Amino acid sequence: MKRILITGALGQIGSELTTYLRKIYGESNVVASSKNREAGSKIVEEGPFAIVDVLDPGQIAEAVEKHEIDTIIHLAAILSAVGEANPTLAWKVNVEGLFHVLEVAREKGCAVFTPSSIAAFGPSTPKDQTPQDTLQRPTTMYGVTKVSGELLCDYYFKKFGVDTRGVRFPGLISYETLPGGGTTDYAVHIYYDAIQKGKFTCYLKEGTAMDMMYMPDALDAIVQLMEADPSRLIHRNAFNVTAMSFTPEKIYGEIQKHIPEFIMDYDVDPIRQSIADSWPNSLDDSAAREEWGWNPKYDLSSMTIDMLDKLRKKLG
Ligand code: NAD
Ligand code: AKB
Repeated sequence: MKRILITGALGQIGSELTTYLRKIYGESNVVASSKNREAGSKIVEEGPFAIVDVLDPGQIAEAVEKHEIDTIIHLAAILSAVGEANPTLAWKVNVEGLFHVLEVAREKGCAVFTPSSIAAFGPSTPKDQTPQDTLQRPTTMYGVTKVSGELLCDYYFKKFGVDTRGVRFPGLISYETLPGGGTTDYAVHIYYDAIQKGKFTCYLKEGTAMDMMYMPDALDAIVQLMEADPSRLIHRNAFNVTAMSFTPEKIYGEIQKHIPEFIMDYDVDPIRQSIADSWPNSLDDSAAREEWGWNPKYDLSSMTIDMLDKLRKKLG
């Protein structure tokens, strides 16, 4: 049985992944960690928890040793919009933090899973059906850190044999924990506002297409790739994965099918618009499908039905 440490476990992905992995691998085998202990958090209370600031390699090593960890799922990061506001912090957390994790993994013999992002592409990348292997010249600090991370993970596998694996996630949509300051966040907030206010103001303009995925598919992707037969993996790190691609008006239209009185208008944020404009419209994820059987379950229509149902129950 794997013994897993999750960094950044109280964020959008970690807060759901921790519970999901504890069901698969056993509660005591999945150690959640974060740089602070958030009182009242379900994750902190329901199983093992460690304080790990990824900028402190000693804290990572101590948690790995104490809990006899063999797999690190590294989620601690700064996302795109926050990263553009604070590029120094983004570089430190995303690149230095990952470097510390990889060094501990090399010393202690751990496998590492860490997500890259559609942000690893830039304006010179082919925009439609973006290939697995293509030009990567991102223009955001977040994107620069994601390409650096992909390369670092490849290096640690080739040079030191560390079992590194990862996917390029698109925007993730979920109802458990709000996203942490990215460009795709509007696609989560729109559901909350549709239910709570009946009105949503979108910070991206009409026609801005980006790839997206519902959280249950993202959790499956992580486990599937972690469990994949290594002999089948040609692209160990940074597999393109996607489930759908849509524009603000398309998701709005889908929600309106269930809430006809819902209204959306636009107030474009130039920073997040320029980030979104630099990212692909849609990804080609055939390498993930061929090498480890990637096959998402949710499309825009089934995700919208489930999101509205779950959020109505959550928000009362
Ligand atoms: P998030 O912002 O919700 O969570 C990240 C967590 O890391 C936060 O809880 C934050 O407090 C923590 N953190 C920040 N600095 C830290 C430090 N020094 N030490 C320890 N923890 C620290 O992010 P997320 O959405 O859960 O993303 C997880 C990973 O997936 C990131 O690498 C992100 O780039 C990637 N990703 C996410 C998405 C998405 O849409 N959510 C899409 C593509 C890729
Ligand atoms: C962001 O918008 O920053 C993230 C991502 C796609 O990496 N959701």
